[in-house]
Amino acid sequence: MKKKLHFNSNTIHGGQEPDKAYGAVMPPIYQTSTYAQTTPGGHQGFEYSRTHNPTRQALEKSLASIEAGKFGFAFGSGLAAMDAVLKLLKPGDEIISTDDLYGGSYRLFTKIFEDFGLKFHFVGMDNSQKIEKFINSKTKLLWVETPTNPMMNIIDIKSITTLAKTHGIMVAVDNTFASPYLQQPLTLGADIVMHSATKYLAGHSDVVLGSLVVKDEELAERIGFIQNASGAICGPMDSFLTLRGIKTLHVRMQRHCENAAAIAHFLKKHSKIEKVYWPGFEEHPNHGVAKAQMNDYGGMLSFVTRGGDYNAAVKIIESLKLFTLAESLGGVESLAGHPASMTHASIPKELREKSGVVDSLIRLSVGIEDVRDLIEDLKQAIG
Ligand code: P1T
Repeated sequence: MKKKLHFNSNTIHGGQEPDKAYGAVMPPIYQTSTYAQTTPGGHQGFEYSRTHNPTRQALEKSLASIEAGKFGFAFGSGLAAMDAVLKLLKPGDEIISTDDLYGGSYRLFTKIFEDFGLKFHFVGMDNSQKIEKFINSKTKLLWVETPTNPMMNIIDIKSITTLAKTHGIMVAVDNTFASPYLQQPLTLGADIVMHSATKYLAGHSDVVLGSLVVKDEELAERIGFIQNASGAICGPMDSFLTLRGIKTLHVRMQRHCENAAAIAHFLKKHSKIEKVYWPGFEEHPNHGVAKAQMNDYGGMLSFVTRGGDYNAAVKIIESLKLFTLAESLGGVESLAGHPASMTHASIPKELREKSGVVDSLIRLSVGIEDVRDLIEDLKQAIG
């Protein structure tokens, strides 16, 4: 039994041990659907790869460890992981979700699960009273995304879990933007932490994968049952890539944060920039919460140009040479996106604009390149 390690060691060693067959330090990619049995039920803990796979299991143990949980579950995508959480609920149950969130999450809630009788309320979660107004006996889940995608609002996880506990409501936190390097929601009282591991965890824009981590054994049993029964699992190759990515999470995140901070300050001083959304600024409305809750401010930021519109935003994005115009985030390379027409296009315009996702908004996923090159690129694109 290894002694309790610090986070920066857990990313490498958490839940890991050399492979039992030949001592391979990295788990082999067990590219198999099934496992030989000596007699019906006579196997070595693995029967069929939807249920268990040794490579996926190594990843799931790592996920549980870095999120300070006990049980990890890996899925084919972040949305598949969310789908499994929603399947814990029953028709008639109500969910209160943050009103600024990934467009695909909103689409899953409203276009799939509303048809199965779940009711969603989208609420600004900057203070508990706003949430409390929507709580009733049918409320079963609070869905928290923090920092929010793409407006970089910060939600106080501890105050939400404290409120939820008094009402016996489960709290799930989408920790994709922060990663456990910056915050571990389970230590703040959340019941479930979810990731689009596609992003910072895998970190190299080469895999789509999702995860859930919990502490509670009974909840873990229910999620494990859904994972196997619904079957939205990830394959062994993607599990391997994500596990490999996690091993450098802490060094990548440190550079993501440093680079994003430098870019946020550069943009803030630029005469053509109207507003920069980045929680590290003291004037950010939730800066105090960010400072207390997170170890740093992350690698994401959004901004709008002065008097800018759709065309102005597109002109900048198209002029960027080092930043790639693309969906997704959290990889080593810098990406620029236009939320209104890309990642958040599935949210109705009126609702989207209410939370700040206007046509002139540009989102940056700041990579780990030399920040001088990134700033040069922004300089020439903004003009
Ligand atoms: O793409 P997938 O792995 O299924 O994860 C969905 C998801 C869930 N939660 C958050 C906060 C996300 O950002 C995402 C995916 N987001 C993008 C693809 C994006 O560019 O914002």
